[in-house]
Amino acid sequence: MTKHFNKLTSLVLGTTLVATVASAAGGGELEKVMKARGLTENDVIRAAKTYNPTGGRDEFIVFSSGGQSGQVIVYGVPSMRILKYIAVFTPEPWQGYGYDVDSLKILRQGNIRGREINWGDTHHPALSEKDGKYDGRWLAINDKANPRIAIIDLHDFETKQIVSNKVFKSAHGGAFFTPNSEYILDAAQYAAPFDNNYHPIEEYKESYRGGVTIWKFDDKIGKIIEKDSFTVEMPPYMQDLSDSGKGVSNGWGFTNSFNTEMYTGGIEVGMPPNEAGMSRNDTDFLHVYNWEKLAKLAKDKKNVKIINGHKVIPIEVAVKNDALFLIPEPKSPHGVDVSPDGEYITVCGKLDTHASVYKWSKIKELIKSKKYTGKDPYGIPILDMKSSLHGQVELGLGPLHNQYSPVDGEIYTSLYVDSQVVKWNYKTLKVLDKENVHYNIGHLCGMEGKTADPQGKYIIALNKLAIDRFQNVGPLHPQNHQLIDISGKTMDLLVDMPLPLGEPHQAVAIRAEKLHPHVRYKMGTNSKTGKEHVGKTLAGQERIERRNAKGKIDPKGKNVFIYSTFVRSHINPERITVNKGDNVTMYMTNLERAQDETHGFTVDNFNVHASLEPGETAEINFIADIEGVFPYYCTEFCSALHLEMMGYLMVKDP
Ligand code: CUK
Ligand code: CUA
Repeated sequence: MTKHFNKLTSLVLGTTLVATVASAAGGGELEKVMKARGLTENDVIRAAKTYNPTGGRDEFIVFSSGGQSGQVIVYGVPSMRILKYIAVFTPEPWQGYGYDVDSLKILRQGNIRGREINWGDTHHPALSEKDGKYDGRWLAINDKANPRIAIIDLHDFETKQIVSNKVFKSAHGGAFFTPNSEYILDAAQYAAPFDNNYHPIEEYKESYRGGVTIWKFDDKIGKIIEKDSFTVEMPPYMQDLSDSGKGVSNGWGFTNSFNTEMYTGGIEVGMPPNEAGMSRNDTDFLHVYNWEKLAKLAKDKKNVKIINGHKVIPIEVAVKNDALFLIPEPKSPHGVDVSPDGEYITVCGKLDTHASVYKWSKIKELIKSKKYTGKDPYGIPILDMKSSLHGQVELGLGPLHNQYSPVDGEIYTSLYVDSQVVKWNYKTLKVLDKENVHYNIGHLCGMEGKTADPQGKYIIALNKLAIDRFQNVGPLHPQNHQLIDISGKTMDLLVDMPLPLGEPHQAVAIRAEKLHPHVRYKMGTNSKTGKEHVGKTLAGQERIERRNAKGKIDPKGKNVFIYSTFVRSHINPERITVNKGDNVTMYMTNLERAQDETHGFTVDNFNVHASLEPGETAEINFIADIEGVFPYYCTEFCSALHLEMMGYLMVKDP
C-alpha cells in the first residue's frame, strides 16, 4: 500500500509537519492525537489534504447519480461532504417534491403511457457545456429503467423537466451534452420494438431496434424541446454508453454496443441460456454518427417516420446520407470517451484486457474515401478496425471507463475486475501507474475530466462494493467513493466516503466557482416554472375564498382557496374552517428575505408537505374528506417560536 508514497519524502514531510504543528500548538499535541487514534504520518497528511475547517468551502462540486434511488447526490471535493440530495424521479418529502402541486406536475411529466412512475434508475449525469467546457447552468440525468431524461436547474438545484422517451423501452447511453449544449445524446440499451405493440421474440431481427435519441436542448431556458428531438434508428444490438465528439470531431457522436450476435436465448436453438450467447463474436460495434447532419435531415418530413408521435430517422436514410457507420471494437465494451481535443476516442471492453484508442483523423479519412470493409445485415457500412485505431494497450482485467487530466495524453481508466485505477498515456500507449481501490470500481470521476478543459488534481473511484470498509450496517452496504490525489507522479488514495443512496454509476465534477445558485427567490415565485405563482400572497393579502365550479366567488361553492403567508413565527391565517368534502387549495408564500429562512408546511393526516424557500410560493391541494380537527404547522425549526408556528384546519359536516 505504501508503494505509491515515497517513504523518505513522507517521513521528512511528516516529521516536518509534526514538528511545525507541535511547536505552533506549544508542545506535542499532534503527536498525542496521532498516537491516541493510531494515525501514521501519511494519514495526517492525507487528512490535511481533505479537511475543511468549519465554514470552509470545497474547490469542486460533484453531481453523482443516485442509482436506484432515482435522485442526484451533491458533494464537495476534496472534503467529500454530502451537500444535497436533488429529488429527480422519486418523491422526496423533505423537499416537498411530489407532495405539493407544482412539483407533482414535474414528477407526472414523467408518466409513461399514462402510468405514474415514482422512481428511476439514474446512471449518467451531464453538465451543460459551452465550447466543450462546463458552464455551470444545467444538469441532465437519464433514467435507464423507464427511459427518461430530467433537467435540473443549477440556479436552485431543482428538477424542472422530465421527458419520457417515446420509442425506447430502456435507455442507458445518456445523458451526454454536445459541446455547445445544442443536443443531449441518449442511447437505448435493451433492443425492443419502437412501437408499443407485442412482437414475438422470434421477430427480434425484424421488429426490435436500438438507437440514439437526439434531444434538442434550448440552453437559454434549460428545456428539452420535444418537437425538435428525434431518434436515429439502429440495429437491435444493445447500445450502451455514448460520448459526443468535440474539437476536431465536433458534430459526431459515438455509441458502443454489445450483443451484435443478436442473441435472444430463444432464436438460436442449442445455445445455453446464459450470457455466453451475447459474447460469442470477437468484436462488437462502435456506432459513429453525424448528429449535426441527422438533425438537419430530421427537419424534412420525407426523412422521418413518426412513431408514437416521435420522429425516427430510419437506418436506410442515415446510411444513404453518410451519417451512420460502424467500427468493430473489442467485445462487450462499456465506456467510450473522447479526448479533450476530440482526436482520440478510447473504448474499453469489459471482456478485453486492452483499451482501444481510435483516431478521429483516421476514421474521417476512411469515411471520406468510402473505404468500407463491408456492411452489417442492416446495410450500415463497416470501417476497418485496424485502420481506425491509433493503438491498443494492455491495462488489466475489466477496463470500463476513462477520465482525462490536463497533462497531455494522460488518461485514467477504471479496472472493474482488478479493482484498480490505472494511469496511462493514450498517445504513447504506456502504462504509468496503478492504484488499488475498494472494491470493483465502475465509473471514475475526474475534475471536469471529460471536458475540453480537464482540471486534474483528483480522481474519484466510484466503487460497486464496499465490503469491509465501513461499520457493518446490515447486509445492504453503502457504496464507497474514494478520493485519489493525482497531482503527484503516482496516485495517492486519500479518503473513503460511504454513499448511502442507491448505486452511483457516474458522477461529474465542476469547479465550485462556476456555480451561481440563488439564495432566495423573487417574492412569489413558483420555483418549478420560475414565473410568478398564481397564488402569490403578500402581507395583508391573506384571505380565504370559496368558489363554485366556474371559479366564481360563491358562498355555496365547494372549492376553498386559502391565500396564506409564512414569516417568523406565524402562519396567516391561523384558523381554517371548511365543510367535509370541500376541495381545498392552499397557496403559501414565504415572505422571508433572510438567507436560509425556509419554512415547511403540513396538515396532519392529509399526506401533503411543502418546503417554502425564502420568496417561494407553493401550492397544496386535497379533498377534506374526513371530519375533524387537524393541526397544521411549520416543519422547519425556523425560530425560537417555531413550535408556535401552527394553526387548525377544522373540517365540519355541514
Ligand atoms: S454504468 Cu450504467 S451500468 Cu458503468 Cu455508466 Cu454502471
Ligand atoms: Cu417556520 Cu418553523
